[in-house]
Amino acid sequence: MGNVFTASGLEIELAGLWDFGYSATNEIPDCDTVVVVPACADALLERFSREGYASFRKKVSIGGEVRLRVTAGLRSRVFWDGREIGRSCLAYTREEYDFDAGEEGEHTLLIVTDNFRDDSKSSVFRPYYDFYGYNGIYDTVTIERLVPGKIDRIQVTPLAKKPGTVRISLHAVPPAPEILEISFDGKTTTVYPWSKTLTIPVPKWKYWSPEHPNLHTVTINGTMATFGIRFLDWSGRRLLLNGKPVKLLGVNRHEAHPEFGPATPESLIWNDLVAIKRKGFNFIRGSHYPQRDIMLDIADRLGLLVWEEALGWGNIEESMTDAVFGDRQEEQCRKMVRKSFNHPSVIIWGFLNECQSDLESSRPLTTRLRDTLHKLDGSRPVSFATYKNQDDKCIRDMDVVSINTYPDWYDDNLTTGDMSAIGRRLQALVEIFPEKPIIITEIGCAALYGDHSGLRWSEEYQADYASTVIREIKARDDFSGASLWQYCDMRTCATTKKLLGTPRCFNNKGLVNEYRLPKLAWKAVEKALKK
Ligand code: ADA
Repeated sequence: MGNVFTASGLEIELAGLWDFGYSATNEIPDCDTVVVVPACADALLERFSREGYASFRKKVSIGGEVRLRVTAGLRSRVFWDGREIGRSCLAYTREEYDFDAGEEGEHTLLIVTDNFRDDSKSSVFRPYYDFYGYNGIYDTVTIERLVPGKIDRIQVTPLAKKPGTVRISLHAVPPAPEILEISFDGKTTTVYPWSKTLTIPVPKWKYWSPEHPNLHTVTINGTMATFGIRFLDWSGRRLLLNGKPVKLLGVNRHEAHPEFGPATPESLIWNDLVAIKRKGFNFIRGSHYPQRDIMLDIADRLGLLVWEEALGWGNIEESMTDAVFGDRQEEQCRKMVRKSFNHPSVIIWGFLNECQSDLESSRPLTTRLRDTLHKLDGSRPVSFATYKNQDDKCIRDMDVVSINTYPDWYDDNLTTGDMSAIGRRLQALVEIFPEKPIIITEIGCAALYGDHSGLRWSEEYQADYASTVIREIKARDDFSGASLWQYCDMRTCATTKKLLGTPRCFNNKGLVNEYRLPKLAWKAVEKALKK
């Protein structure tokens, strides 16, 4: 167990060894071994693709009112001394459970996860998604004491119209404290009377940007939050960062590794992001779910721009018009903003990747989610990724037009091999969407690591493809950026229909393979990015 300071004060990380049990049938498996958490039961090959329940149990010494944070999937139930204190069907969403932990002393926390396939229209993770739905705890579990008067939430909004001034929104565990002792960057403390919101200039402030990722801290009555001062503008054809057009050049990244699933070790995330930054990219689309805090912490520090989105994939009309599905999507968006608000790296909120947006009937949900996000945060643009092109009925309601496109891969029957389809497709897209900032959220092709035939599926073909995309996007002022599909190969579902396009049960469009061994494209894009 380690102690960490977070936006809400001292939290205890419940890391390290937990008791563990697994069963295909018993809803609360007995614990008969141990595991290091975060962990997914089916990252082990013998359980890959098998449905089951997993128990994760830990002794915790604490008492009184507490807040527990759990990110798990596909579904989870949380028990404290045998009493159920919460449950979630929102995989990848960080849940917060506030409850009375009882007398000061030793207690038992049990988290039970499962990955039974739920193909109902209300399900947020349907079995056909093109990434594997893991069974386990995806992120470090934390617990903190909710002492009366403690500041348990600090939200910092840099004011675009008054650079260097921030609006601070606070929440305290009742009753609220009478005074606020506020200091920036550990310097002079100023005392203010209690207020839920304050507008304060930050002394000796500096802009945050990919080139200069300057961060500030604010400490209020002992609770610290980290933030960056930068502002976004999407009112014209280009996306602006700190008043200047920004060109997003990036990759899509799944939180995935064959040995860990989404419960990747933090050092692996760091390795990935450092590699992406060094390569010359400045952008990561966090496909297709809310990101772990550590991922965003690293992006803040390295100066990487991030698109964060709520979990969804190819959701069709029956879900888009389903009330429960809609509520779950809204809940995910709310929790995502609550978790990530202070991260300067997050520059776009997204949701519902490739939903059935060619239908008017999908519009109520996409606009509802847009409005929810705008209300929670007016400082970032909102979008979702579509591949419906001219048939799309919903994308024009968004702040940024975001397109997934696969020229010379899915979209063209016969490949020329000369990559000319890429430029033609980009030109067609700007003609369809002339009004708003436009981003290619996905573009790419697969390469099997080690295939050097030069044909489709080879490393050579992919290298040529990826560098052509980068060159085209760099050369065009009418695009605000592109993220290649994708950073690394990752496990996907094993349905027969899918297998034809995803040999090995992997989505093989990574620039590096699942163990981060570089394909030729990884080298090729560096040249294109740095030219
Ligand atoms: C889609 C989808 C991705 C991935 C990709 C592919 O555009 O958004 O998640 O499945 O296609 O590899 O086919």
